[in-house]
Amino acid sequence: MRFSVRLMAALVGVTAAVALVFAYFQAKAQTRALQNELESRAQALGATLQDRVEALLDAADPAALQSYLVQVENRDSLYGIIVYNDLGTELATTPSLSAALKRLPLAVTRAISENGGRGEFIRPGQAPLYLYALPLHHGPSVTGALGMFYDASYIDAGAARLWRTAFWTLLVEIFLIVLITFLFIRWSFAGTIGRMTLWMKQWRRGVTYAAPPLPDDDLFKPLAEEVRHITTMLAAARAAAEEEARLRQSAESLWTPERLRVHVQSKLQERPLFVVSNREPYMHVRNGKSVQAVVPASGLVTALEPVLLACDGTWIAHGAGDADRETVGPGDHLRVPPDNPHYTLRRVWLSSEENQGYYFGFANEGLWPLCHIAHTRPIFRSSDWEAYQEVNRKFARAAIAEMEGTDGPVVLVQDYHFALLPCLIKAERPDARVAIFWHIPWPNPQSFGICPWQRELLDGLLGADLIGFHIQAHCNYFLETVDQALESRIDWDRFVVNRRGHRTHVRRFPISVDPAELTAASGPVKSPPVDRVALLKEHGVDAVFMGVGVDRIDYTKGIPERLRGVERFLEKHPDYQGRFTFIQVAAPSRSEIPRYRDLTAEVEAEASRINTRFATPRWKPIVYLQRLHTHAEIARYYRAANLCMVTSLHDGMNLVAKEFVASRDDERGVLILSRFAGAAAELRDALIVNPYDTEQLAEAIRAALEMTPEEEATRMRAMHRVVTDHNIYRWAANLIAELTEIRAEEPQPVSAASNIAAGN
Ligand code: ADQ
Repeated sequence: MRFSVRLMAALVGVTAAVALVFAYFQAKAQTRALQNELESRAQALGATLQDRVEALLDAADPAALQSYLVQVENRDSLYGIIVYNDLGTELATTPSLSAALKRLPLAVTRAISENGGRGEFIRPGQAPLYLYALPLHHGPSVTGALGMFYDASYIDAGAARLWRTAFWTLLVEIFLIVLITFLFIRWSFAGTIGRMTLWMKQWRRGVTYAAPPLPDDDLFKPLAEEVRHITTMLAAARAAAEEEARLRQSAESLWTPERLRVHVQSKLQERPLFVVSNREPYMHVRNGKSVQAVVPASGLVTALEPVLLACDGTWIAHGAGDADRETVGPGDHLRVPPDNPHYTLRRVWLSSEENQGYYFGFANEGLWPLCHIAHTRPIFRSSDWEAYQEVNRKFARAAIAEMEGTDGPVVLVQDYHFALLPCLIKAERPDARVAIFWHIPWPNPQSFGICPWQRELLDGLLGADLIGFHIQAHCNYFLETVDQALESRIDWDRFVVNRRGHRTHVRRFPISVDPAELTAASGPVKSPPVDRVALLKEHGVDAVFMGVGVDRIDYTKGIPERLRGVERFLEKHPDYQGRFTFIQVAAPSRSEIPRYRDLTAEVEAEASRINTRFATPRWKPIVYLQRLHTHAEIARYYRAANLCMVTSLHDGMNLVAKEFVASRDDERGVLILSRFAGAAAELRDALIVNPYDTEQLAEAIRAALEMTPEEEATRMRAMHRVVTDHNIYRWAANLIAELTEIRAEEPQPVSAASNIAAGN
């Protein structure tokens, strides 16, 4: 039977049963009430008749008795009256009853024998009658009975009326139930299920990948969520399969998450993988009363998540979200991704003092300016160094605890927050393969040498089997620094440091982006163009040319230098005033540190000074957007721009340069790129500039705006190819391959670690 018919039958059955039971009890109650009322009426009348009838009997006047009965019968709308003697023989009867009764009613017999009023319903003919009998006396003895008969048919008629009403009401109810159920099923279920079925059919035929529009109400929400997940997973699987097929066909060597997954599995075999980073891949934050899992905007998560997904690894990171503590299980563990758990996140808790000293202090006020030659003095406080060591030890303890019971673990440590970690881990687990990737530049030995704890930092790093930098120059500087600061043997041919019997390989792994994330379409289909003039209008500007810059507000990014370059360009080429606008997208960063607060104020002041100098009512030279943007929002600016400016004073790589290139699958747009950014080593078709040279910046802007479309396309095509081929997945694949292929040496504890581990 169809679902809707079953549902209607159930609803109708229940409603009918309830209505019938209700009508039954209502009819019963009504009959009982009418009977009681009739009985009371009869008793009252009997009391008034009793004396008079007794008197007429005593007077032995049958004619008078007969006429009295007829008179009473008419007056009190009785059906009839009979007077009986004590043997039940009728002494006087009103005419309406004379032929009706065939035998003596029980109530009369009982009234005589029990000497009291008795009532009874009888049915001598068609109509039901109510008889009330009273004993008649002569002196103390009972001489007979008076029977008063009432027509009781109106009681049955009332009950019948009630049943008829109940029946018609029930019919109306059934009609309404059937109608409402039918309409409800049609509107609420059939439409949704129909759409889903159609979508599945289309999906099966490969017509559409978009999830069907399902209502977001309570009933369908869980189903809608699951369908969305399945869609995403199926779409990803299908895209991966299509991509693989495409690659096989074109014999290209593009790296995809799927290819990385297979690669990682084959490289690691059964060895467990651990990633350690300061930033966690999933952060739980409070949003009103609910808790949300947030993925921090970070290329690191994009690159490393497929690696962890491939081998069910463990990611150890600082739990920094305000709802992080309440979302972990025993051992501070959490399975992630939240909607499709495949690996373990282990959160490490830091006190605010630890975080202040280790993160804001030593890492960001010490190491960050030390490694970036950007003319901001590093600040080295012993208290920060203490905190840095303590936090590194804390993470080492956490990592070692996680590795317990495992064989030959592989560890990927991320960035300058954990310089001491490789050595600390190796001291406890000589069988572990440890790599650290240094995301920021490594400066020349003289610059690094000003750090009071340079030897400890180098020893910490040299605990690793592999150290990765973005570009060869950073590898070279690192080896030179080791050479000058420590006793060691350096193999310059193979880029290996031998220190205290342990070998550390130093390699270049240029990090990159996931191009698919930055283009609206993946595969061979081009992203749709973005309307530049309309985008500028959204910001209240009438212009035809547009430049873009996207940065964390950091003094290494050269933002004031860039704005001064724009100012000089407009000064030198006034015909672009009113026609060219530069959009600076800026994310607030490390605002606990005074230098960053000063820089934020400086950038705002420069933007507003330049705007005040040139702006007209409908145009201004700089649109300054200071907030965190989503990838999709940023990609829109990238795709609309004539040029993108990356003017870092010093930068490990700079992902913005690669993001801009990756987003321009239309082969348009010019990249103006600082020669001091690591990306300049790969993106040679950018207009390479010295960000300190304002004249050169201004000229680069002019050259970009006046470049022929052919040259623009040739340059962008070449750079796009570099970024597509050397994407983030290739970066992760190379790192894992290099680490797992390093020839294993006899495991022996790294001796410098004992000093660090002991906190000396
Ligand atoms: P950063 O200096 O933080 O990292 P960078 O390479 O400049 O990184 O990339 C910044 C990222 O932040 C980009 O993905 C960009 O899209 C994003 N971003 C910038 N402004 C934003 C905004 N307003 N809203 C949202 N997102 C914004 C360090 C090194 C780099 C190195 C990376 C990776 O300093 O040299 O390239 O690590 O290794």
